[in-house]
Amino acid sequence: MQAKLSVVALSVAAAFALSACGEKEAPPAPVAAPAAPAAKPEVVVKLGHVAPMTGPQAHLGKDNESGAILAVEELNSQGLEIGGAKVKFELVSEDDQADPKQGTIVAQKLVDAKVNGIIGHLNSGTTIPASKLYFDAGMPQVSPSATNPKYTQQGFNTAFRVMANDIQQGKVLGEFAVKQGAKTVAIIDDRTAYGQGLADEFRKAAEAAGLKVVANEYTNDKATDFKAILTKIKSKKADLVFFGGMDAQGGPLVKQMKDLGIKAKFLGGDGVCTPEFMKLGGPAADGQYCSLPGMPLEQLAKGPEFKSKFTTKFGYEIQLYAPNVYDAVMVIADSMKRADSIEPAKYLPEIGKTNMEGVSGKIEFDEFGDLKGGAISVYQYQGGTLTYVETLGGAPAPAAEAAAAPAADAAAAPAAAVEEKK
Ligand code: ABU
Repeated sequence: MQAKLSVVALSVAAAFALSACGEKEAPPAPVAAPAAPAAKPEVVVKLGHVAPMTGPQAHLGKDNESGAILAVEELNSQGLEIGGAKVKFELVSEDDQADPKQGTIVAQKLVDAKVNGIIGHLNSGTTIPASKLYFDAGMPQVSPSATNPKYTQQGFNTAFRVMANDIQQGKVLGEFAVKQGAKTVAIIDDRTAYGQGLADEFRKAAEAAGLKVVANEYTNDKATDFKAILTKIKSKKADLVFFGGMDAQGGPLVKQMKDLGIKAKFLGGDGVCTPEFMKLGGPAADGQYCSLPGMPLEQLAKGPEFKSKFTTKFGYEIQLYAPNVYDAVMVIADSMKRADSIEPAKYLPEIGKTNMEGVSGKIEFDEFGDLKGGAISVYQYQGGTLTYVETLGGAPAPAAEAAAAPAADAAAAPAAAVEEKK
């Protein structure tokens, strides 16, 4: 700019000098003002976010959405430029009600809206059928929390998850039950892709470790009265009741176990490892166990800062998957940055190359889109808090076994879902 101004000044001075010498001279051409730098174009990156925002799991959907909001706000404060344009991230939130059919309806809506990527869904039962629509549309999908192995075993190059799967979690829970001294177990599941899938994996691992399964009972993901199945289970005198399902059922279930005088311990997976379970279970929750994929936030480099930011902004504690949702958004943003493009087809190949320190831990994907490593931590409910017990597992998902695993529920398994990787 300095150089440009000097040239202008010299031209004007020269024009005066010539005119002073009496020479007839055309008036100087008007000098154009120095051009202002062209404003950078702005683009909006729309991220579809899907979770149950109504119904028994609405508290978890809201928790997920809050994690995504935090990530988007943080990205927007960074003034990112991608592909030569300033980018603004926007969330497009949809409610799938944890219902597989509704999951595909909102998935199609997001595909039609041409969002740039998908964060979700929360449940395996909605994530799996929706993943076919995203795959057909070439739309990258990162689920923060769908843990049924089938999701990443369909050959869809668009499907990723930032959490260990239920083969890993079921195995750890089965081995943990035996370590706790249980000899007999009654298994209940909610017949969802997650609940049934986790119960099946738990059963395999428990039996392999010498535990005797004395009852297999089923409920659904809307039920709140479990007295009939618990009465049957009581007569079996199991040492342990394992539940594959979510906190809205697990809390009342453990409470009704106590009401019926069932002395067995309770054990469940990530779906019940929540403050809501303790609230609904009351004193009956105390002393029971659950597991969560990953390490406790307190033990992770970025965990405590995230926890504090979250509670400061929203005024309530993290419920369950908010850190994983935050990481899922960052995985997509990071891939866009590396591709220097917000176009799904251009940044999708970068997702598989992710090597990121997330708030929920290290994020790298295997060839299926599953998280590498996949540690599982066990917790005990004590006096209204979740107390860390130990971390187990950590091996990559056994791919061959996972690929052969059947879909856990019919609704979650579209017949044409198995396709080759693109
Ligand atoms: N990971 C447990 C809850 C979500 C699911 O359905 O997989």
